[in-house]
Amino acid sequence: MKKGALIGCGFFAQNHMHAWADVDGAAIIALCDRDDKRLKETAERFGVERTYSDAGELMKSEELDFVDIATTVQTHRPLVELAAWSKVHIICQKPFADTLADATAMVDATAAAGVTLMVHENFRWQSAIRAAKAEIEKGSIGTPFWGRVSFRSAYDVYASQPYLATDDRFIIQDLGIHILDIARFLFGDARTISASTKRVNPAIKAEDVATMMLVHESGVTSVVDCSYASRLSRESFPESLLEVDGSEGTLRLMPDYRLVLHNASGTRELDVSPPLLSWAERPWHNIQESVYNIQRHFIDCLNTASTPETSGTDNLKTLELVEAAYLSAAGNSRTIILGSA
Ligand code: NAD
Ligand code: 89Y
Repeated sequence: MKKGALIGCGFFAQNHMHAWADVDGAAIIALCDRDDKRLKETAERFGVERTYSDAGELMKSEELDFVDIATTVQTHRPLVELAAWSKVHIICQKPFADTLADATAMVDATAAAGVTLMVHENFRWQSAIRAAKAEIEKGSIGTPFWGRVSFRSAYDVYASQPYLATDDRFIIQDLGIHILDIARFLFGDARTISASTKRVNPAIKAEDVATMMLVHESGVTSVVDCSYASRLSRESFPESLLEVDGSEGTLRLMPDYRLVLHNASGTRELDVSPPLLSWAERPWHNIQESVYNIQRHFIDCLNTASTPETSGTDNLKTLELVEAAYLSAAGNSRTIILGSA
């Protein structure tokens, strides 16, 4: 049994706790939050007796295999470094870092300590996204040459996550990061990116719309578009939709988890809806299922001493896309060559 502690008992961490209860071979034995109310409520809800308001005290007092860091980005670096010094494995929420320098420092600190570092980059773990990838890999549409990964909504995310309305950066750093990671997952690493952004909602500080174009090393050109300002007749939050054109056919992941594959043999429509886990609540259930899937993957990696798909090192490439997208948008949508941003 791998013994873990959760640091940060806020809005999204409640999903982590539910998922940990379902993951075989892992148990959360201690909680930490500097907000006493959130700490107590989470401890009571999940029956965890050992609680700490200070992460340093937690590390000194508990014998842990891993920590699950579910705080917002500003505290990731000190907490990851603390865990690395304490020689415990780490799963850390996205966005992993505010800057590539911080991200690289965390990757280096964990490598030097010999501990596993995985970024909780969960969208690629949604079952609909995995089903689409499996169809591409088995050749259902031939060789992909064009793709679109799209997330458009007007869902009120600010109610549960008020910092999204006041942070200096919004949709690319918060949500686009997942959508860019899905593009990497499906089409491989990118060579170039260009982006344009817009703030539509006057009540928030940063951009709520972003449109990005990537040219991947594989030869695929993709469009990654995100919006929290799109009032659609049917709200599909929080579904990521896909369009992929290949040499032999096309793939579409449509609202309501309908995966449509078309090639010379005809058209197939698959229902790739995520399972509704016992604790999950619509419409969040696809994200909640992906939290369970990624946390299970983390424990599998610890048990088999293998590298997580979204290791810290891997996540540097997603973060590089985020940085480059902001750079491009600030520079009249100029094309940024990755590795030179
Ligand atoms: P939140 O503000 O609700 O919760 C964060 C908690 O961390 C707070 O209770 C705060 O007191 C605590 N905290 C901060 N610094 C601490 C420290 N040094 N020691 C102990 N406790 C500390 O935030 P949230 O909305 O739950 O978001 C947390 C992270 O999860 C964010 O990075 C967000 O982007 C991410 N998130 C991810 C997904 C996803 O699908 N992967 C979805 C939503 C949010
Ligand atoms: O914080 C974001 C995330 O990671 O997934 C959706 C979200 O909660 C709001 O954009």
